[in-house]
Amino acid sequence: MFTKQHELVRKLAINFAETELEPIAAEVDESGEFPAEIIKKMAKANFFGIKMPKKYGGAEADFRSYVIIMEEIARKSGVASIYLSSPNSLMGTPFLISGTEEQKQKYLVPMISGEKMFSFGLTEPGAGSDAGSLQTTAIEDGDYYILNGRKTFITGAPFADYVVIFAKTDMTKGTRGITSFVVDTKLEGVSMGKPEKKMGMIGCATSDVILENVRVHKSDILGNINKGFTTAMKTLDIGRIGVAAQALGIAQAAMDEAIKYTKERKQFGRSISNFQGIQFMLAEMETKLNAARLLTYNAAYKKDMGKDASKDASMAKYYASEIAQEIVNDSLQMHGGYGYIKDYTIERLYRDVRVISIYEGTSEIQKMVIAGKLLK
Ligand code: COS
Repeated sequence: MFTKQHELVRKLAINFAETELEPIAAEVDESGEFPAEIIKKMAKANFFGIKMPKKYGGAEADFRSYVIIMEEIARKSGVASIYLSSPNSLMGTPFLISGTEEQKQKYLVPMISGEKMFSFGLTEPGAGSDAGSLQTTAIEDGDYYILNGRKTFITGAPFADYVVIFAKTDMTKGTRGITSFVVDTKLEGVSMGKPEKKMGMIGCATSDVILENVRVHKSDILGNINKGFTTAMKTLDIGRIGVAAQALGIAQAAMDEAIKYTKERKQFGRSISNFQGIQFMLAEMETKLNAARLLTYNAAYKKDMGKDASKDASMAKYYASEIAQEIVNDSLQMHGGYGYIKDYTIERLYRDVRVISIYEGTSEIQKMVIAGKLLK
């Protein structure tokens, strides 16, 4: 499944994560500020265009490379992996699959170079798992559409230059009446809610996006009218493989911490790693992590082979995010009271991992997708 090239990619990602991210991870969690210079370095390393075509500035690498890089970046900084995944999946994919050549040049190029930041505006206060029930409207008015509505939990919105907004262009048609638009956040009528105070993944602000009579030119319709929901679903298919890789990275970090701590920590006259109770926990954690890894790599491999990987992506995201929580929880348990204080990395991992079984589709939604594929 992997070539020497993939191993080289892993080495480069590990090197970047250890030198640039490990030293700042705790500080970013504490301050909520992600250094702009690290974003620039990530862009320079072409991390924002791993899978993107070379003609837009990307590296045109495969899904396996993307998964490997996500995994190694998340291992040192969960929040850094959000910056990395955004252009490669939720932000970039709608342009890649539905954009015109002109839109790709105009938007993908500055996205990949890190010059402009983008967000993905699907979720609304009343439309989370039931994404198709969104209420934001887009009404035709000459050469423009007038957008009204409110998007919520939008990753990166407070600093986004553009947001891809999914809006109803036909209220009578359900998911077949949704269109996607590129909305410049400088347009009149666009405002952002206050950044949410999140439990984890601190350092990448999330907020509402409020649209009040925003005039969007027809040249900024992304894809065909009333076909936006399919764009969103195809985008999420891809995003979910990246999220699974993020779970692998955080789970691996929890394993790293567990091994280091249990070897060092002495109780009853010896390292606690000598106790079979701890050894069996470690063995179970490692086995689950490797099962999740194979599911995720397999989903990426199927994508690379040009196969439909929708079910595989959901299986990988569902399983990896669930077992990552178990692994982080068990690692924290091994740390005892030390795991409950912020001086220890495992405390941050415990908060960071929690969102992974929620965003880009909850575990329950993944099960719906998996079962839906089985029973169709
Ligand atoms: N790829 C392409 N098209 C897809 C698709 C996919 N993976 N999944 C669904 N579609 C298409 C269907 O083929 C259908 O098209 P037609 O109307 O032309 O037949 C359309 O989309 C509607 O599909 P469906 O009837 O399955 O939609 P539902 O309203 O039942 O919703 C779920 C499906 C629940 C899977 C969807 O709403 C979902 O993914 N929800 C979670 C949203 C999410 O992940 N939010 C996180 C936001 S980003 S952090």
